Amino acid sequence: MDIELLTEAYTVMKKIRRFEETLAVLYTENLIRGSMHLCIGQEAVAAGVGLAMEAQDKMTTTYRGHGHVIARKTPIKYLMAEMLGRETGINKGRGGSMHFTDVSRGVLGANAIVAAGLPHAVGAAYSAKYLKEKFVTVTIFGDGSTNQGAFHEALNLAAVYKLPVLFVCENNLYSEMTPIEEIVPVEHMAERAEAYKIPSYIVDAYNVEEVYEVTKRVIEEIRAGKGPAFIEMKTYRLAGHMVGDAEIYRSKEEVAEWAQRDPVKIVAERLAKKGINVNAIDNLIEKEIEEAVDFARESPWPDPSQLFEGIYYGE
Ligand SMILES: Cc1ncc(C[n+]2csc(CCOP(=O)(O)OP(=O)(O)O)c2C)c(N)n1
Ligand SMILES: [Mg+2]
Repeated sequence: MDIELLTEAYTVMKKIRRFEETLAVLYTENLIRGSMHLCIGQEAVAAGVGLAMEAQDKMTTTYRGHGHVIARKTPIKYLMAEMLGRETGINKGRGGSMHFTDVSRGVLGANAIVAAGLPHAVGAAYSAKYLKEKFVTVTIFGDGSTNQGAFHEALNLAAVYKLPVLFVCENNLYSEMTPIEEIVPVEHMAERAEAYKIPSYIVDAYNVEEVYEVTKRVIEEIRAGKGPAFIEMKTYRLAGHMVGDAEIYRSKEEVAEWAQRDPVKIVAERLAKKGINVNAIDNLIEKEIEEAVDFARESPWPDPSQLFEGIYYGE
């Protein structure tokens, strides 16, 4: 990454960090309802993958997907309004934290159901192949998702049909509150892709440059027609699984050790050493967040008469 791109990666990571730290505060004020899963600590995946994708590419993500959507450049004021359940939200306040969807920017949907985004991505990739379009679909999911049937069905179909889809596994060492090593028989989730003859890569995802470089190369290969690929991002969430998580399943020392490698902090220091005015970037982000909060707070609630708008059913 040249310095310009690294600065961009930092800006994305920091925006995600501050967006979510702000959510945590708003949550305590009862302005956000329901469960909320933060990606604090995992921002380098969002930033690196987001920068490696092209405008026409598509994505599916999970309930831990705020960062992925921010990296796709959805203006945060619409995401903030969505968090607060307002009509001006990206999904008119109907989706909330776990369902950010922005089709205009290729975000086909976040999903509360573990591994549900993988088959959706495979469907999108099938359409690209069928219609001879050049977009690549990226699906991001957690380590725990690799135990779901939908994961295996999606990988199998993608491999057999040679579909232009990139599987990105965020291995943050835990499936909810369970250490992943207790519930899978493999050391690396990438081994599971090998079983389907899908080329797989393991990345230190606390290094945003490595995330970007590997993802960029792999997406180019997929776009050139090589079929699906799988990247395991070794990462760690510094926040709890969800708001209110007592975190009794891991030690404070373990969290502190990962926090020392916090990519947001480390990249900021590197940029500052190279003469980049990091404070100026941070101030702009603060301003954008403040404006987003004001926009969301001042936005109207959805009209109850439109409760069923956008809901479809079959006869
Ligand atoms: C099909 C299904 N089963 C169970 C759950 C409850 N659940 C929510 S998050 C989660 C853990 C998923 O872990 P992982 O895929 O590693 O993602 P992470 O939360 O670590 O990002 C579970 C079991 C769910 N949402 N969907
Ligand atoms: Mg996990």
